[in-house]
Amino acid sequence: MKHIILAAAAAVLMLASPVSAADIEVSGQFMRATPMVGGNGAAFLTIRNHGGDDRLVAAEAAISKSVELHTHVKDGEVFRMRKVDAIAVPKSGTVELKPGGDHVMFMGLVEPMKEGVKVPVTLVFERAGKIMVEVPVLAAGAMGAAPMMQHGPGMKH
Ligand SMILES: [Cu+2]
Repeated sequence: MKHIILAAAAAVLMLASPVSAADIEVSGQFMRATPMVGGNGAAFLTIRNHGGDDRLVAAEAAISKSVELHTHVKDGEVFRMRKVDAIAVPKSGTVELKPGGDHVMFMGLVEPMKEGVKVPVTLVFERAGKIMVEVPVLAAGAMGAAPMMQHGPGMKH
């Protein structure tokens, strides 16, 4: 009897809150400063999945007319961006959205993205549900938010 009650309680908890969202860990998120309204912006981040297979299926933000998931594909000698329906986040895996690869694309910015601002972005996972992250806007050519990426003058790469 006790087991049944516990199971029922667990089921209610699962309905009440997106329990599986705890399996998804987002880090190193950043966006590059984009001065132009009407232009496009991109966000990069690392997703660690401590749970089962999942997929990033959408992203939402108020800063642009639409938000798409993009990847880069080689077209002859150049890499072009292409919209994708989802980005796979495999079981116990890590997925890096980085410059030159997968990214979250903000199409038609409604305000300029200024360095130092933090943008709330909601990531929508097929199984884990919605996860909100604050994405800091870095300098226009920034490659990452990690301290090791910020080389001082004279430092060797
Ligand atoms: Cu793109």
